[in-house]
Amino acid sequence: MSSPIKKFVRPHSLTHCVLDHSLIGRLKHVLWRRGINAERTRRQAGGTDLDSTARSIVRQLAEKGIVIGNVTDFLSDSGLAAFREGEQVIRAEVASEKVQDTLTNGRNSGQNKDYLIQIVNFSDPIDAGHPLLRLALDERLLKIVADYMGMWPQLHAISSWLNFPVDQDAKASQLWHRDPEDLKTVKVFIYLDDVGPKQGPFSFIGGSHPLGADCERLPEHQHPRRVLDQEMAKTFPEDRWTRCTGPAGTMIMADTVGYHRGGQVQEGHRLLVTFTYTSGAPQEKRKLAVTGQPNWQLSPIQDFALKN
Ligand SMILES: O=C(O)CCC(=O)C(=O)O
Ligand SMILES: [Fe+2]
Repeated sequence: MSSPIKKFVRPHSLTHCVLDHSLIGRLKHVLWRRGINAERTRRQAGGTDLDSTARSIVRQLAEKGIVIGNVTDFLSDSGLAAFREGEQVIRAEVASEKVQDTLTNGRNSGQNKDYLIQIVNFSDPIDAGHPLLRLALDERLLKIVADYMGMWPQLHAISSWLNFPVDQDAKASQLWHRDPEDLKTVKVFIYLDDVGPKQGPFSFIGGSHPLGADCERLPEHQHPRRVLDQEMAKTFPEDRWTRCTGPAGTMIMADTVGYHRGGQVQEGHRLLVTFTYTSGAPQEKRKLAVTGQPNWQLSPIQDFALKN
């Protein structure tokens, strides 16, 4: 959708937060929800039947912009089953000659982010029967995202990566940034193996997300879109950096319009699954393309997550 409203609400840069506490920021929020995403907002208006754990996740997300837990905190039983199935598919792919050869070469020269291998590539169409699609459409997960966003979300991308050590300075998503996909953007990361401080944990500045307490505090930076650690530390000291380490099965949900970075592995590797959820009118072109039809009856919120 390329309407004048959408142009008006668009983000200025990867380091600025559009939904702030100013009058303009609040006006943009209203237009984004009730203007260009009116139907999705109306669907969510009655609220959803969330249990107390899910409600607590939404509260933390609204307050800090990030929640870290275990897959069992976020997913329904069928989501967990899809996760286990998806993990098998990913591990088989990691074991393939193609992936192992790239690892042996030490750098993935085929792409800008040469420090990772896309195990499930977000730009490839995904089959409707793929367990990761079932996982990304888990109803409990969708309801949590919907409650935070104030509207029924759209599933924007599905991906799985393997990050590995590369002998070079941090770059791209390894440096602090805000994501450009939409005015609020919820990303999920599930670690398939243990991630410690040396495996490039996803890191986040709590409160820097849209309408968060610190969304207006902007660190000075030289690079047009990225902020270096030493630049960030002047505005947000290191004790404000949430480093998401955790065992296999750790699940992170964050509004990545808040400052974040990750994936600079020093030792071993980091294997994860990631999903992106946006409004129905994202600022960036949607990456997800699904081939075929799911072989189960989609519920209304799942249907909205898939449709344009
Ligand atoms: O690899 C990471 O931990 C950060 C990735 C990132 O910036 C993103 O997915 O938007
Ligand atoms: Fe990012």
